Amino acid sequence: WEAAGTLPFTRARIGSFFQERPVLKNPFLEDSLLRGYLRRHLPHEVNRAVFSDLCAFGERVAEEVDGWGRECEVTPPRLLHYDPWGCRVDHIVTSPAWKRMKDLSAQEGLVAIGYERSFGQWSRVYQMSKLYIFSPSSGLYTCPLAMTDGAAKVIQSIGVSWPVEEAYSHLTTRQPERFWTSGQWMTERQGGSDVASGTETVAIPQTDGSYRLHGFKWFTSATDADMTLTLARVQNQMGTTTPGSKGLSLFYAEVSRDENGRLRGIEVQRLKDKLGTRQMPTAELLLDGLPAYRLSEEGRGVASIANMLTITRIHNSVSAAAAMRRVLQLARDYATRRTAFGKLLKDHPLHMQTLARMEVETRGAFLLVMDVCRLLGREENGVATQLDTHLLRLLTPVVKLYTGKQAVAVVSEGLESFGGQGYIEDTGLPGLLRDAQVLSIWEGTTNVLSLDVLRCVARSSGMVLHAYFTHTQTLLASASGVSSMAPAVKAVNKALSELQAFVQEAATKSPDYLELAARDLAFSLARIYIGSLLIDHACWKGASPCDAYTALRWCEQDLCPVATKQGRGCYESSTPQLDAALVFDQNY
Ligand code: UCC
Ligand code: FAD
Repeated sequence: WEAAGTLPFTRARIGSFFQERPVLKNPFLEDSLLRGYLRRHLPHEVNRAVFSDLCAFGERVAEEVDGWGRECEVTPPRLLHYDPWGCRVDHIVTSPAWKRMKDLSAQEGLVAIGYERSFGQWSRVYQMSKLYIFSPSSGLYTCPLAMTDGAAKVIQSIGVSWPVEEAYSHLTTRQPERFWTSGQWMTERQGGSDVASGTETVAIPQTDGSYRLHGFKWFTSATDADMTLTLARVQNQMGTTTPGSKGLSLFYAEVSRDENGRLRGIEVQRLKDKLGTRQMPTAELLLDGLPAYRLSEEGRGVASIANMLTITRIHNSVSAAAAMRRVLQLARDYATRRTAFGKLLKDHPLHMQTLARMEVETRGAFLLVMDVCRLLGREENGVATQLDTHLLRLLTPVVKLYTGKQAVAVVSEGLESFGGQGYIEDTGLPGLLRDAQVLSIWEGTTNVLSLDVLRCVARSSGMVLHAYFTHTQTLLASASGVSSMAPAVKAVNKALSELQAFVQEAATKSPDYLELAARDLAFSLARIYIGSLLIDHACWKGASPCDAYTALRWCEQDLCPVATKQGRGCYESSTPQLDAALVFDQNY
């Protein structure tokens, strides 16, 4: 070899082997559950139109948009405080790809579809299906879109009139040159979960009826937005404000510049240095006289921004399910290319078992997310029953908290399925995990949303739970006489009885007991409901054997952890002390 000059490993010759990369194919055509769901639920004509649009969009995502998403990741935003001549400009410089995402979002109607309502009650399912295909390739542009959608929803619910009718038309347009995005500035330094005590921003009334805001917003994402909704406390003539939630009002502000190019009433302190979501700017903002208009009645800020929270939490869930689907799609492709121990990964049963378990999680998440989108569409189109409305309120925090956690677990497992390559930055794979990690933090952490579940149960005097039990039974009824589904139906029925027993017993206990059980309760609600959805889907006449297999596998897990843990005494009055002693263990 040496004489012939053909040594395989010398100088530029590194051998002939190169690892094959996973190939992203059209994410719509690759997703049989999404197509099956749409075929099952959408009226025929609607499905035809939606199918054709999603197919074309899926092609565009795979061929073009995914590359822009990668460009956003490798060209993160930066903050330019001063121009070359010393003037303060606070300019957030974003990549050309980020700007292309904005134009694309308008053209494709990624917010507009939800407001045009061309397909009536199915418009939200259509819009969210499109976002689901887009999300993992969007370079996190789904974040400003979520807040934009949420802002449009708030404006619509308050009434599209002065001073926001112009803003509403910008938020919901398909014309790129007119399209605006919105921010959602809620979190301040003292707390993001506890908004009521955390908000220090004051609103000073002006003689023309407008306000000037003074405060410090600690996390503001997609800060290159054109406008924002935010919370502040109105200062009265004595110069004082009302503390707590009752002092908070909702404000609308445009992000604009004066004749010298300076932001009006805003200083961008710095951009956050984040684990993930690096494609998108997240800034700390000093509000120093930001001109604003009050949208809510005084003291109704939290209740008024709740519509935004509902929308952004649903978007979050769509992104969570999409992240799981994307990592699986790539892992599946990779398993047909990579060889280990003499055969392709797809021919190793243990590897296939691993991917199949991820698939079960992903399918469950998808059906829950789509069901909540279905409920939202029904509510917005005036066809929701009271049961639908109760379910939507209960399931919104449930779907957000559950899919946020599932996404981290599934995407993490997904990375391992690429072996070492899953850990290599420029494959683009690690970014999927980094971006998934935030899904359980922003828009309400897992615990805070679990407590929201408790609050909505209490405030509805149990009506939301009644709706939940009624609807799961309706879903299970579709399996009557389907013998192959019997083990799954039995498991869900057992879990439902356990849940009912828990609820009855908890009603006799102190609030502390329920608070300790909140997270397990939310997980139980999610797992049982998903079980029912999977069973119902598997019993549809167009279902495949895979749908039945998924339902059976899902229902093998502990569907009602709150009952299991209750049985082990996990919520007793002695538990908090034991937990704290364990966490702060000082015994050694
Ligand atoms: O994180 C953020 C943006 C991230 C970027 C966007 C990503 C989007 C997804 C992208 C995917 C890639 S913005 C910051 C988000 N922050 C939060 O989510 C805050 C978390 N904390 C909570 O949710 C708390 O539960 C609070 C702040 C809502 C608790 O405040 P209060 O004042 O203690 O709330 P109350 O007293 O429980 O409720 C006050 C009123 C009540 O109405 P009334 O007075 O009529 O009875 C409640 O019923 O607000 C109503 N309300 C709700 N209504 C409260 N929460 C809700 C709700 N979830 N739905 C409906
Ligand atoms: P804390 O409230 O301090 O929570 C800390 C821990 O305590 C959490 O585990 C939480 O679950 C737990 N906890 C809190 N209260 C309770 C309780 N009562 N019982 C049990 N456990 C509890 N905010 C905006 O307003 N706009 C934005 O655009 C925005 N963008 C963001 C972007 C990124 C990348 C990130 C990471 C955050 C962003 N946020 C934004 C902030 C985000 O919404 C908050 O960080 C989040 O709501 C949590 O608030 P916190 O950070 O104050 O955490």
